[in-house]
Amino acid sequence: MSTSQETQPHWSLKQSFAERVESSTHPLTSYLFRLMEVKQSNLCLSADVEHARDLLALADKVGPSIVVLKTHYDLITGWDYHPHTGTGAKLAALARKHGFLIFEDRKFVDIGSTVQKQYTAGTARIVEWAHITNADIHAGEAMVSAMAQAAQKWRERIPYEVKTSVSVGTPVADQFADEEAEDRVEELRKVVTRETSTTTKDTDGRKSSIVSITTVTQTYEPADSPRLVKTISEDDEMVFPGIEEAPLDRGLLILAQMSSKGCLMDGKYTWECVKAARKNKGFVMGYVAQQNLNGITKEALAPGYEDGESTTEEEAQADNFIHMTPGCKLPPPGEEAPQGDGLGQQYNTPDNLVNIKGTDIAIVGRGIITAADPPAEAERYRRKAWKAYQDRRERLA
Ligand code: BMP
Repeated sequence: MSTSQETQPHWSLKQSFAERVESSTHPLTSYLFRLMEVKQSNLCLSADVEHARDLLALADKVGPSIVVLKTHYDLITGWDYHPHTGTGAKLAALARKHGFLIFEDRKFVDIGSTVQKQYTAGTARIVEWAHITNADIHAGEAMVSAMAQAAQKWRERIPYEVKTSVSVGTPVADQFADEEAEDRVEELRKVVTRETSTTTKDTDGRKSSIVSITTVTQTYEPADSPRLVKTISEDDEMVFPGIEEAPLDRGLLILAQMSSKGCLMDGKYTWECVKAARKNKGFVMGYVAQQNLNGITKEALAPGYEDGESTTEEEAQADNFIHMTPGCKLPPPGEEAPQGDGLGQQYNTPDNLVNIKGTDIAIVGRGIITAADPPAEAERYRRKAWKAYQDRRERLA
């Protein structure tokens, strides 16, 4: 696919990540660019391991080399959904300790109302632990604004933490701020009631029917640090020293192109992704794509496509989206190109993706995970991807 950038590279391809901080339109993108400079890393680990304990161990070991950790929570056995002590909360603690962002590769695609709930509610409550998620926008641009709305609504609630206290008395329903809080309190009430029942049985030795006299009250108190979950254990309080903690803003990557063979996402679809990104800059950080799309035109992506509306040259010039690219692997020793996985995955080297195709962050999964020494291999990928970024700047200077 030819791009307008082949003749005239977009300014964002020439600038350093540090220089791109200023013109970022999303606080999390600015933060990520700064983090990349601090850690000299443009590497994302795709942590597709079997069990939650493997995920946490891997994140802890590879954390120093990466700036983003990508998850598929739904392929992990033993994922603990507890909002404060579960896998998401533990990952968030590791992200603070090592300085990386969490990207849940959920590829949302549905009507706006459904994606809002899938993103913020249900068992996984993705918005609570994942700084970044992504969307396949085949359902239309409206789902992007719906997700932005849901993230904003969630964000507005954060300055106040829910403190739960338990005392003796009779519970009164209107003490609860909302339905969701009530559900959580109901859960807690059951636990406390069970404990009361056990105690009563133990002391009088009879089978008894217990009338609960437990009251659970909730108050909202201002949170004094930018995080959701305060404490899991002492070890979880460690914070990466090179930069402040990540902002609480949430960001979206639009899935504009895929690495898989025979992918049906054509130029028209990718062009619609570019338009959706330009329309939703407050929430969209960038793309999951196989090439750089900043400044790209309709003619370059979908010549002759009559979409009825277009973006302006000015809007295209202002693009400063971040590009993350999966399908990345180094060739085995003695070979020039990496082989596919036999299941449709196609691989490119970090140099081809970051230097030649102009993407920013290389996403690597099995290339690291299946290595004999994953932390050492992650370091090798970090060095290669960073060199590819430096080579790009030198080439286009
Ligand atoms: P691996 O490096 O092991 O092939 O893993 C690639 C990861 O990136 C997988 O989690 C996959 O779901 C994801 N991915 C991809 O491979 N290609 C895409 O176009 C988009 C993806 O999210």
